[in-house]
Amino acid sequence: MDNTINNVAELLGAFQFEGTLENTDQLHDGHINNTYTFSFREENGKLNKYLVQELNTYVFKQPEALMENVMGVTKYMREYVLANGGDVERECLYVIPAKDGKPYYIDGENRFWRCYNFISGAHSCQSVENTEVFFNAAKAFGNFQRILADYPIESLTETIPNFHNTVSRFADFKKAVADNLSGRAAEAEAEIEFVLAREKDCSVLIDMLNAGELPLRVTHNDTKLNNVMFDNETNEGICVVDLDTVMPGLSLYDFGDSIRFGANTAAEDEKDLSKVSLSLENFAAYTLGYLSAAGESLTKNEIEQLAFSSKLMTLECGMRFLGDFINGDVYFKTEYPEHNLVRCRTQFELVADMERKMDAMQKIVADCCKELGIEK
Ligand code: GN1
Ligand code: MG
Repeated sequence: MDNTINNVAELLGAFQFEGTLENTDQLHDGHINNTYTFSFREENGKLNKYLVQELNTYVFKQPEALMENVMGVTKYMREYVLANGGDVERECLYVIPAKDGKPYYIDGENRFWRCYNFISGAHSCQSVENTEVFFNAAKAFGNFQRILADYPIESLTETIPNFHNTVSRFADFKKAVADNLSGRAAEAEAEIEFVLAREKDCSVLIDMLNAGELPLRVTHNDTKLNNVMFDNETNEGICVVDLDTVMPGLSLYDFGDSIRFGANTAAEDEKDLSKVSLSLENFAAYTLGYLSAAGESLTKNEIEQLAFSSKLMTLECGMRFLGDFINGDVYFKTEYPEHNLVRCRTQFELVADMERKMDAMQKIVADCCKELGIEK
């Protein structure tokens, strides 16, 4: 996907922006979409800032259905915030429509654009600088799940089918290895073995779901730390962003993916594997924050699988990075040829550390439940 913005004038004519354009900027956070900010000034001096995104239609093959999901969920969240006396400008995302009223605009080159309000007076974090940040992120994602608990799940389209279905992810991975489209599988023999040795793990949660032992919920499915906006004054997580993958899923996907990213003592793509480990301190902070917000609504089985889900989601993400390396880097944006291989090694190092620390993680979950008086 071309990541330059060469059609500002066209976009200016396409969306219902207010004011005169002052500047545009690019944000480099995500691995999938291209994201920009557009700032406008009204005659009375008021600044209006918007988040303009080009959706990656290789990844999101049903962009209209995706935007329907987003419209439904953002309206629902807005009503919740209004009913609770919150600030809808800062505590929820809303879609700025195109001039034809649609929640997106398709440009002359068939590129798919959409626009949101920009959350002001807030920041995102690329790493966990202290446990308070991670505790606050956990509360934000826990609240998000709690608020959407009664959202009509059947109205959501599964825009990426089987997104966190680890059985189907494992099958995709084996296919990538067999097809070896990039010819690079030989460079990753040890990593491929690492995944193949953990096939059994991949079916644990899916088997429980199919047996009715875990409930299907409305989930975010991309709970990276940088998908929470933190208030500049209070550091509270005021708004959960990046709603592209809001779909039916397991609460454990959201919990586990947060741990994968935020409880790693190193960056997602750290090359020096000696820096990679699971921070039990961060795991404890997140678990406490998450359970304090969503714990009452979780079932016993969900709580019992929290620690395991952290390992599983890390394995899944590593498997996806490695599969993409072998497929020739067609899915995730990369900055250099081995980037996906480096990313998968980081994930697998973290999986191995979680395997060593699984008992300690289980104990932390039990201790948090005790502290919060959650009895299941
Ligand atoms: C992608 O673009 P970003 O960083 O929000 C990916 C997630 C992965 C993540 C790994 C739609 O999310 O599933 O966990 O990269 N999003 C999609 O960093 O595949
Ligand atoms: Mg995302």
